[in-house]
Amino acid sequence: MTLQMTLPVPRADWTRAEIAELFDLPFTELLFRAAEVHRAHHAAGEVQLCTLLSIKTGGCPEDCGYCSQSANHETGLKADKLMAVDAVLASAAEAKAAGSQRFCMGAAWRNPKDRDMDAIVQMVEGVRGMGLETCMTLGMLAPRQADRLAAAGLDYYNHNIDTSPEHYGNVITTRTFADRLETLEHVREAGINVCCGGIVGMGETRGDRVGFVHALATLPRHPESVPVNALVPVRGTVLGDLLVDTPMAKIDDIEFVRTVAVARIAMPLSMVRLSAGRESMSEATQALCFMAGANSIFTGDKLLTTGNAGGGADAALFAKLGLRPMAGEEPMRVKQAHLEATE
Ligand code: SAM
Ligand code: DTB
Ligand code: SF4
Repeated sequence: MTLQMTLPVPRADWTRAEIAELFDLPFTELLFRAAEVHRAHHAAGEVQLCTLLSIKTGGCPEDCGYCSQSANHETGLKADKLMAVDAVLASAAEAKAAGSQRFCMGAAWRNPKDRDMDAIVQMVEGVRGMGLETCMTLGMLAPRQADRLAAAGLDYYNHNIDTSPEHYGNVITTRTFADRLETLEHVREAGINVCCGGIVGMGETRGDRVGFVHALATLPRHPESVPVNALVPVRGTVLGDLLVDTPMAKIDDIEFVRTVAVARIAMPLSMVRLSAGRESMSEATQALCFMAGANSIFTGDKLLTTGNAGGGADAALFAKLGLRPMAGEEPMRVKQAHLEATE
């Protein structure tokens, strides 16, 4: 019997009621079920390490209410031009030496301009040539741009839906939820793996968190990577100011873990990434997230523009929890099962 024949096809027909029922489970029951799903499909003691680099920082025309890089926000961030290819490759070499498996490059663009694509392609080829997996997040993509990235060998494209379709317009007004889905389609059609998730703690309701996971789990194919970020409050952004000045409450730790657990159950084969927000998260909460099925993190002392826990803190946490960095690429069975799901 081949591996492919034994694999379950991930469900894409979840109802909102089913996702809501998962969220409503007693916490320990939810955690137990998520851990069972995790163990059935992944090496539960292994966590993938990814490193982020902002290759083009600040001055973004979009108005995402959480983002330090929006030109609509006075955050004190200095806007920069696109980095030189050599400097990006030097940074990728450092990430590899520090044990990272994937190098994720982010640009504060609404969409890449065609004149930027040559440099972008050189970055993908150079980082891949070092034996690192590549991921890019550059905003909206036209089909021909997605095809160019695919031809360059880009492994993943990150493009988040961020929140529920209903809450989206409260967070971002310069593009729509439908725009996001359109780019995700172009990425899929080009044959690039999809990295798509969002942010918890943006003043959304439990119903919005249900809608967020439901939207991801009912995509025609589940994203291969699902980043779950906790809002990092940045002074000068709409949402950062609301959080710091307290009309908006910080996401409750247990509710955050619930979101990770429901994502794990609804998308069993995907890598679920415990993403932004770890710097202010206790070790115990992070441990619960790993128990709930998170199996990927951003390591290093910086995300794109904000701080991160740092390699030393992560090594100490892994030692304490008995976790290991994932060796090499994520299991082939993940990709095979995704392929099978579309047959
Ligand atoms: N401009 C591109 C885009 O929006 O698709 C790529 C860069 S953008 C910074 C990538 C993702 O980072 C966003 O979609 C959002 O989910 C996450 N993010 C940005 N700022 C954040 C913050 N303050 N806290 C948590 N997540 C954040
Ligand atoms: C994602 O979902 N989280 C990462 C990555 N995709 C590109 C970005 C987090 C950014 C956090 C805020 C900052 O550092 O600017
Ligand atoms: Fe621009 Fe991306 Fe930040 Fe939105 S999240 S303002 S698109 S960099």
